[in-house]
Amino acid sequence: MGAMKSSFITLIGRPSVGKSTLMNELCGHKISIVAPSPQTTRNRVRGILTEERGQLVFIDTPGYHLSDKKLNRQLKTVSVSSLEDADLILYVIDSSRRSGEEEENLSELLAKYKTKLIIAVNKIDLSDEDNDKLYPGLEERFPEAAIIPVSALKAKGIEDLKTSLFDNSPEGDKMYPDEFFTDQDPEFRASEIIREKAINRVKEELPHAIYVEISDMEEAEDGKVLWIRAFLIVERESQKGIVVGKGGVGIKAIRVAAQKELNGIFPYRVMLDLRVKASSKWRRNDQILKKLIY
Ligand SMILES: Nc1nc2c(ncn2[C@@H]2O[C@H](COP(=O)(O)OP(=O)(O)OP(=O)(O)O)[C@@H](O)[C@H]2O)c(=O)[nH]1
Ligand SMILES: [Mg+2]
Repeated sequence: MGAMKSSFITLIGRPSVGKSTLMNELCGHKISIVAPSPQTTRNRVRGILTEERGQLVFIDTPGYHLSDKKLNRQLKTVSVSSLEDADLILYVIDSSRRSGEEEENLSELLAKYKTKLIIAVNKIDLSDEDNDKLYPGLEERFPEAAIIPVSALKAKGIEDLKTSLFDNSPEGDKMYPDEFFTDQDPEFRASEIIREKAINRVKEELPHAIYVEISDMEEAEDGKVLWIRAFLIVERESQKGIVVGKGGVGIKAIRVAAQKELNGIFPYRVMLDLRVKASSKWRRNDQILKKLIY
């Protein structure tokens, strides 16, 4: 056995390429939330993989998206500012979608970090087209980088990717105890799981218009029960109905799905009290954005 490896690895890529799915698969736990709509991840989310070879600390980031909207600009800042300090950068590409301006722009940015880049070409389960055609010049542009085809969804190529990540990591001691697989606080985790269930339910109508506010988390019945009271916040009064659904079926489905997942995470029986509220134009409100995106 060689010396222990230890590194911080930032995942970066366009929206919806599968960064969060890949981080979860690498860590063997559901850590970061996933949805088919872009802008799912809004913060840096840490996932930790510990094994005999050492410890990899992943930082999942929001999708790299070129847009002038305030929320998008802030999300991009979160992603780009996670590059400098990383030991390695895991650049995730979607093999089922053609390259374009956004990818070009990101590739140019990443050229600066080419010595610490590893490229995962994801969703190989979907594409029958030759990746050379979709991403011409990838190898020429990044001759020093390992390029590894994977499917995060079908767990293909993950071991090869792990090996490459460990091989390229510096030697060092573990930064977290062995049993840690994330460092998110309970409130953030709860709010993310609720948001995931909500956006997956209303992904066509309001994929980006929702945020979650936890108003209270409280133990009851001698520590057996955890009450979580939360608000799903939309941008307009008229959007509340979309979330609530006919006779409340929508909000109930979100509550039941979130409660089930939260029960598997917290060492309590979780009781979730979920309500819907409107807060106009929150995506343009600096104070709210500051609280949500950091
Ligand atoms: N077929 C296929 N789908 C995948 C794969 N990896 C991820 N997906 C799907 O792609 C969608 C987006 O996945 P996410 O993991 O949320 O993508 P992301 O890059 O984190 O997205 P943002 O956080 O919004 O930037 C989801 O519907 C995933 O199920 C894969 O290997 N194959
Ligand atoms: Mg994500």
